[in-house]
Parts: sequence; structure tokens; C-alpha cells
Amino acid sequence: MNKMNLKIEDWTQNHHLIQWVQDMAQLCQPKDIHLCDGSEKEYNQIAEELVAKKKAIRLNPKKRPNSYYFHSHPDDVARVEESTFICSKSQEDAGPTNNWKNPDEMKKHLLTLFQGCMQGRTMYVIPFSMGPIGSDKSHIGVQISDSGYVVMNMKLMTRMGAQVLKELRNGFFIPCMHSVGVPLKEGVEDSLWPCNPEKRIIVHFPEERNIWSFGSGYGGNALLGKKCFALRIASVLARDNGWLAEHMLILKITNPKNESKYFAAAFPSACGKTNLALLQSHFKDWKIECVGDDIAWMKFGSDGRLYAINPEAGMFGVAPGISMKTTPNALRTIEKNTIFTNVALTADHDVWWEGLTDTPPSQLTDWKGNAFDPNSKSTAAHPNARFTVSISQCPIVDPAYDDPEGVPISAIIFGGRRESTVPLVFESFNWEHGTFLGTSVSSEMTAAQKGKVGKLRHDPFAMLPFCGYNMGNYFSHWIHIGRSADPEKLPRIFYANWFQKDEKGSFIWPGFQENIRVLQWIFERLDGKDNCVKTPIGNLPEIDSLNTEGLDLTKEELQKLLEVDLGQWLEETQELEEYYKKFEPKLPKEIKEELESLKARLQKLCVS
Ligand code: OXD
Ligand code: MN
Repeated sequence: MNKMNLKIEDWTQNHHLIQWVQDMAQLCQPKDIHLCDGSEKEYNQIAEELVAKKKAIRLNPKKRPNSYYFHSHPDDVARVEESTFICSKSQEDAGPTNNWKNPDEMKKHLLTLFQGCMQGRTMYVIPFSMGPIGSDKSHIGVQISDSGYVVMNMKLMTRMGAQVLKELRNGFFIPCMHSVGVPLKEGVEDSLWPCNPEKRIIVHFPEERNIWSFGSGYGGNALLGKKCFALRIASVLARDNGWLAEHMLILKITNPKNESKYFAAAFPSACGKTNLALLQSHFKDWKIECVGDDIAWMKFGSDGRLYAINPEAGMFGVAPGISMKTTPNALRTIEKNTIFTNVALTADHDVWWEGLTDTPPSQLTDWKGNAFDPNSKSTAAHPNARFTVSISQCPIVDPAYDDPEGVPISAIIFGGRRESTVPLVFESFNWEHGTFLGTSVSSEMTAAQKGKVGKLRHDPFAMLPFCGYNMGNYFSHWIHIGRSADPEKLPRIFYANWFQKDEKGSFIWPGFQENIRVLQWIFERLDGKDNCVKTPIGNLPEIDSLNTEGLDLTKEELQKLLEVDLGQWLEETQELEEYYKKFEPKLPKEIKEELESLKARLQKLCVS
């Protein structure tokens, strides 16, 4: 048996865990094994080692206390959807939106890949809880990894270490196997960011409920608690057990009478999700607090309402674009105790990225480690550069983020980036219509995605890369959740679009902090205010029910924001009809019926 920092029996008595660690050590042949206790001391020690090996830079403690800087290999900078697989027994269960391979063949392939892959490296064993420890809404995982960077990130992103093992006892956990995929030969110097892009693969076995990831050290590919567990595997657990695992932020909004409600919201990437999660209300008597910025697990409480927890304990957010103007609460969150990856480094060892200030400081080092030429076409920070930070540091964190009961959700908001057609906000007529809105989420692509800028990308429920089973069955699951509940107690479902443009191509709605006005309208609507007009697509705000005081917005602009163009919407239904073909034969009949009813409502108005 390999050298361990602790006696495994002192660390855990879970027989499955002990056996799995031994099996994986035999397969991967690490030089030693580190059983993580999750302590500060351990975090600091690993950080020190990485700094000593020049894999990390300690940032200037006067500017950014207890913070570290990493830059990755240029071929390992983002999630790799093309190399992500759902290996269910039948291909149909993976559905039309996932890559699939026969699980037996995939296992053979993985066993070959992982054979001896940790030679010369330390194998870390990282127990973690997704959700508050001890909550009946939480689930436990154990990640094995040969990356110290991963251990540091998991410490900030999850509840991690000895306390989780105490909770786990002999119970069930999700095994999450990870290697950067580069065995280290005796006497050979390690690279600064080892990874193996040619052999990179991220695999989920939904029936066995485990995860294998090889070849990448970056973000969602390597921090397996996040997208792999909390969305892909959890969506399967949720389907089987009557709950929802969603790609949603959770926020709390409090009105001037000190009454609060919780909203969850799903937006595809580049639609301002972090921004909304960390929104700074500039109305003194309306308060926003953050419970989560990326993932929500929602289960029914004994009172019949849906309660959400944020399974994560930290944020892994995109840095470029964040500034005191756009997202001041994000900047305040990352003042200290933060890991930065692929941002630019200033001469005095602080961090910078495009958007942080109008002009870059002089003598910047770019994310590849080269002197930055401000006249070059490339950016100093990688567009997907990230910060990792504990959510407890967020100045507007709602203490309920750590409440094992979760928070009761009153509204769910879907949204996308659409230049036209989709109004600023509207409400669905009921849960089934709201589910239909979730299936219809689409967004025009920005430079942040691979593909043609401006082209429409469908991203149902913002779950396209994250649903661990057949997306058509996932739609049905949403319908079933609605059927199994008291309709009065279900969250109401809304749709928002901050991105309409005028003829000159400028955004009409100011966005950012002003989005509070849309949240206010939703809040009041939930409180029973008769502030809407019924249209074929849903309930829209009465033109004067939206708080636009102090905004530089003409009446015509407001009308445009709240317009339903029947012709454009009829085209939208045709486009959706075409898109839905992809999900046959699993497209629920309720979704087809919703589409038909929408068409009929639009046509009726067109004729009259
Ligand atoms: C993320 C994503 O990183 O959705 O959160 O891609
Ligand atoms: Mn996300």
C-alpha cells in the first residue's frame, strides 16, 4: 500500500470508501496518498507547495491577502462539451443532447487511461458535501484527484474534509475520479499546468452514479462537485426521487415592508446570471441577498412548497467584465482569500482583466505568462478567466445559504439574450405553460461561445450541457413535478430578456442594477397586485406598473420593451416546432399542446 499522510481507518470507517481508495490507488499507482481533512493548515500547505514549484503565485498580501494566481495550459481553459459523455446503459436514456458511448466499452477505455496515470504524483482523496452538512437535501461525494489546485478549489467550492466523513459514516457517496492524465517520470520536471488535451474525457455513469474525468485540470472538467455531480448526476437522482436539480441562481428580495421572497433563475451563459445573483439594489428600501449564483436543488418541504438549497459553498465566476460599475458585489467578494485563474497579473502582483478599468495598467503579464502589449489584438485575461471564492465572503450573502432546510421558492425566472421578439418580462399562465417557457429558452450567441455570433442557440432550462439524461424525459419530469404538487404552492414561472435592441443596435433596457425594477414587478405580481395585461404569450406588465422612475427611457422605448409582435411570435413558434423535432419520440404531449395553444392564441389575434 502506498504511503499515506493518515491511517485510513482513523480517517474513515466506510468500507466502500476504503475499498475504492485502495482499488484506485492500485490502478493509478500514485507515489503517495493524501487523505484530505479540509483544514486551513492543509490548504495552506498545498498552496505553499504549489508556490514553491512555481505552479502558483502568491498575490501581493497588501492588495489581495491570502490569494493565489494560476495560469493554465493554453489548451485547457474551459469546459469541453465535445468530450463529455453520459454513458447510460441505453443510448436513448442519454437522449439527443448528450454524447453517448456503450458503458462497458467506455469503462475499458477508462481503465486503460487511468492505468498508472498518477505515477510520481500524490493522490488526494477529497470528501465533500454538496449542500449544508446534515441537510436531508444534501448529498455527499468523494473526489480522488492528482491535482493540488483541485484540492484548493474544492475547499472553497464545497464543504470539504473530516466533518463530511463524520456525516457519511457507512453511507452512500458519489465516487468522482479525476486525473490530469500525466504520469510523472522519475527525474523529469513537471510542467506548470499538467494536462492531457488529446486524451481528455469527462464521463458520467448515471445508473452507477459515478464520474470519471481525465486529462483536464480546469473548472467544471476537474472540480467534479459542480457540473458533473450537482447537475448531471444530481439531475438523475432528482428524476428518480421527485425533486429538481437546476442550473439556477437563488436570490432573496425584501420589500420596504420587510417582507421577503426567494427567486430562482436560469439563464444560458453570457446573460448576466452572476450579475443578477449579486445585484446591488440601489433602492434603499428594497434589498437583494444572494443564496447561490449557479446551481439550485429544489425539494418539496412538508408544507408542500418547493425549498431550494445551493449545493455549492463557493463561486467559480467569470472575471472579465466585472467592475465597480457592473458587479460591485463580486469585486467586494474577491478582495481576499481568492484563487484567480487565467486573469492578467499586474507588476505589483495583483490581478486585472478586461473591463475592470477602462485602460489596462502598464507592465501587465497576460494569462499566458507573457508581457502584455496593449496594442495587440489579444486580451490580457482569457475570456473564461475565473475567480474561486467562498460564498461566505459575499457582502450580500443571505445567511440562509447555510440553512439545512433551504429557502422556499416563490418564483422561477427563465431568460435568454434576444435582440427582438421576447419582451422584458412576462409571466406564464400556470406551471405547464411555465415548463413550456423553460423548454423554449434560447439565446443569441456572443463571442463567449463557439459558433456564429448572433445565431440562436437553444438551451432549454439553461441545462443543455448539464442534463444527465434524455432531455425529453427531463421536460416530462418538470410536468410531473407540477402535477404532484398543490398548484397554489408551486413557484410561479416568469421569463425575462434584458437584451432587446433598438434600430441603431443599442440596448434599450439599461440592465445591470436596473434589473431590480423587473424583480420588483415580479414581487408585486406575486403579492396579488393586478399589474399585468394578458397577451397570447403570457401576462406582461401594465405599461405604468413597471417602476421606471429616474430611468432615461421614453414612452416609445418602454412600449417596445413590452411589445408582443404577433408576426415575430408566429415565426418563433415555427422555429420552436422545428427545434422540438429533435426530442421525438420523447417530447411530452403537454409541450406540444402548449405550442399549439400559443399558435392558436396568436392566430386568433392576427385575424381579429
Ligand atoms: C459555468 C457555466 O461555468 O455555466 O457556470 O458554464
Ligand atoms: Mn453555470
